[in-house]
Amino acid sequence: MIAATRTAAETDWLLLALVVVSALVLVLVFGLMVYFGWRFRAGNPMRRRPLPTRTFGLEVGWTAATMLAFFVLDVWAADLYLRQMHAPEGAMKIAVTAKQWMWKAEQPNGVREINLVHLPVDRDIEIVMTSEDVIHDFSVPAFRIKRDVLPGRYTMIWFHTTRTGRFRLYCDQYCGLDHALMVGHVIVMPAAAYRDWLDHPGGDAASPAEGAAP
Ligand SMILES: [Cu+2]
Repeated sequence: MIAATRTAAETDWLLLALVVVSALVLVLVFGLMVYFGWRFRAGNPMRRRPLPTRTFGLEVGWTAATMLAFFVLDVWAADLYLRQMHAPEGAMKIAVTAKQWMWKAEQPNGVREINLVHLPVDRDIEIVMTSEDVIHDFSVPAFRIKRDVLPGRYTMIWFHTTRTGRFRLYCDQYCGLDHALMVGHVIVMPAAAYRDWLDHPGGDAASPAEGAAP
């Protein structure tokens, strides 16, 4: 899947690390189970006694090693999550208002769109969100971001765009009859094209046809 922000790239690395560490533990545990099952099978002449009694070091070592591995991943994940809550200085602010069943976005210069969000590439973007009615959720899978949008309060999420393109925007919180139609697009453009678009947003912005497009 396309990764269009730095958050997305890091989230993918985190997921890969989780899968790899989990797979290693899985292979080790099940590998040893199968190996010992075969080695100590009935009828195989093995020296089975005396049973070892001092296994403390082995047990502590094995437990601590796996705990440490997962703890490192845990700290990494928590850090990644928390960093998304604090936008860097100078991030470009986009105001997003959710309502049943559409996304309304406002650019820093006041240009408004419906079910579309135009953004420049290679910039820190802060999305400040609120809802006019029920709880919605602003989700752009290509950015690996997802944040609840609540009535009566503001929530935010930020990211750094790294690639141009047209990415799907979803409402990820069931919010009523037409929840499934509460979709849109985030359009990431080269900086110059974005500035041009800001000056002449009429073209593809906020037209009903665009809003209706899947
Ligand atoms: Cu919604």
